Amino acid sequence: MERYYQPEIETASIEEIYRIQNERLINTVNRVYNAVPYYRDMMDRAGVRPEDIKSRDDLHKLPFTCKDDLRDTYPFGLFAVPMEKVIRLHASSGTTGKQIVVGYTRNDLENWSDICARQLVAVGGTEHDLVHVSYGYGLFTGGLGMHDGAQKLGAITIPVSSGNTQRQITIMRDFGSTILCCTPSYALYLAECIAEMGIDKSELSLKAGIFGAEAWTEEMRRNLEESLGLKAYDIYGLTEIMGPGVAYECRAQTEMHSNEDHFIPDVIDPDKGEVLPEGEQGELVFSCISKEAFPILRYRTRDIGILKREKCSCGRTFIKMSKPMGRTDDMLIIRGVNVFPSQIESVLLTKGYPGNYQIIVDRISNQDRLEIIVELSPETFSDKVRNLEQMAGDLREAVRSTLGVGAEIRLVAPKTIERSTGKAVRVIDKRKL
Ligand code: DLL
Repeated sequence: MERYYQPEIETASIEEIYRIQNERLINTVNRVYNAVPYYRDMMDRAGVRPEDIKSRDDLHKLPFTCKDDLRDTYPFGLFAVPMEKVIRLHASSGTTGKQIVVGYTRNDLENWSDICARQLVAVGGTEHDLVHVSYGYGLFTGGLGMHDGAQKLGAITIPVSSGNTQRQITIMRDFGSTILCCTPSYALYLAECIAEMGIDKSELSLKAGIFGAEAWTEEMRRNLEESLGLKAYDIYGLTEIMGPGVAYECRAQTEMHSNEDHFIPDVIDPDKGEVLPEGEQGELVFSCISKEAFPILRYRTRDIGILKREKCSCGRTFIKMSKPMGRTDDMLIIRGVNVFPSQIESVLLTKGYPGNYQIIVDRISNQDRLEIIVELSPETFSDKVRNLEQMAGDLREAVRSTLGVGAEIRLVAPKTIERSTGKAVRVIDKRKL
């Protein structure tokens, strides 16, 4: 039996969703135009007046907002309410440049905790669950976002944060944690340590994992489900838009529902900026339509995905968003071929490797060089050179036939690659250093 946290919204008709979106969008556009000089200038420059936006069909008339706009207005320049209305700040450092700072009013936090509670209920969570939050707490939105959602649901919230892995596992076993929230790479690390501590997954009470904040593959899903004895679900979000919960997966495990009462998602051609029809792959763009403190419009996420409105067996009507296959800025161009790290992950896991890997890209004598460092499991680790050579050759061939590009394969001993308690660093592109 499917349960919903807010059925009147989560299963609303498309007409009702559009009605809510139109009303909220018009309201937001007027508000930012009047309250945020930066948006007013952007709209004036684009020749768009608030009254030109009469419904979601007019959204494309608005200019995009990009990460640089957030950096230019650092720290509070895009806030649309007086600072005394803001009750929480979060920030994301990204890999380059200044921090991105976002703010939330009391209503914003209510809405955010609602969508995180929707996620928990969508994976079968109830007030009887023990929600083990191993996303980092702090300025990162993962920890506090899921924490507030679990409390809103009335579940028992265990605010363990990330790190201190053995202690986490003892807590997980002794308290009987039922829902684990963390990055997929930390889940992989937890699974490894659980095995090393001699704990059998049957001693744990985990039934669901809510894994997000980084790209991960269907192969990784199967791996985590098997090693942790749970159902693994995807959750998507980003600091600029809200944090975790922008889109959430239900028990159908067929991609994520985007919370359309709070955000309007779009997919655009990343080069031309044109909106693409549903079903086509491109860059995800989100507009916030319910936020008070930080209502960003047409934000270019740089994440690559697909949107599709299709009937879901769970009964939810929100548009479906595919697993983001990566970011436009993570896409590697190796000798002219586009490669996403997630494609490499998929090959490795299909071939039975454990999912700890690193990709090194370099340019040597004007030629791109792709090296994949692949960790072996203790079972496959062999000191027989001939075995290792054969495995590396086999993998090289699999990578070439899937990606269409040659790679050097370096097989390394178990535990060689540094483990991640948050987002894993999979790619080192020496061409950019
Ligand atoms: O990662 C928020 C979050 C926390 C989401 C916990 C899910 C769970 P940022 O640190 O701002 O926020 O990073 C946002 O992470 O643009 C994507 O590139 C990536 N990302 C987030 N979720 C997924 C996912 C949080 N499920 C950036 N699949 C986004 C793939 C994801 N990539």
